[in-house]
Amino acid sequence: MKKVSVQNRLKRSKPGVLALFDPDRIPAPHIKKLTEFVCEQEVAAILVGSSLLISHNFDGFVASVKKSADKPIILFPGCSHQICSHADAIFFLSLLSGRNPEFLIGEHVKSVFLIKEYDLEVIPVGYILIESGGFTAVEYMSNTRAIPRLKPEIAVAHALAGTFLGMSHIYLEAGSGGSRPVPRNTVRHVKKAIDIPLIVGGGIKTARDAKGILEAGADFIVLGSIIEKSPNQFKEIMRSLG
Ligand code: 1GP
Repeated sequence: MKKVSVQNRLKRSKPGVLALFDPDRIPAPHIKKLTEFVCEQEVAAILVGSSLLISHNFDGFVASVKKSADKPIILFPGCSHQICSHADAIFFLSLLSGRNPEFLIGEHVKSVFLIKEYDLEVIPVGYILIESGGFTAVEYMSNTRAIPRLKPEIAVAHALAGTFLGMSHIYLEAGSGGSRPVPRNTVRHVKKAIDIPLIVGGGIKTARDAKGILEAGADFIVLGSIIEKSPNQFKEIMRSLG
């Protein structure tokens, strides 16, 4: 039987939730239980990655997640070192909101041979940082600035540029643990302008945030920190989305 691509599986689970696992924040003995838990909550896929990876066992981490998951595992790499063979696909992220060539094309060039060798499905994602009210790790590590929070038209211009460049998804990012999620108004404007799936993440901690962002037009929301900090709250968010 022909394997269904991760992109097609994602299409079928729209609108949905992507769980983000940061290998530095999940101790090895918890991986199995946490993976089974998020899969039971019917997430669309599990993303794995970090802006700055401290753990030396990225491969082992992804392999353990894969072993316990019945959902696709997608790499969400902070740089070209976060690539391994145990995932199903990779978000090939171009940091469109920045003007740092390393994150627009440099890290990509370094990673292509490994991606081919591991036969990972490549999902080209236009990655756009939106100011969240604080200075985030992703801004610092990428040496780029986020788009001003109250300028949705600038976000729209970047998202459209991403679609013109042939990206298959646009990701609006407020930064992991961001104090405020991407404004709904920005989500609404961007969604209206593009005809590819829209992912929104960073700082989503309540059912109200999650529902509001999905209602504004996001096809997927990303939940990371809340899963580690409060599995019950995560469960409550998933329940509220029905
Ligand atoms: C970060 O969008 C993700 O890249 C998730 O952010 O950890 O704040 O949920 P949180």
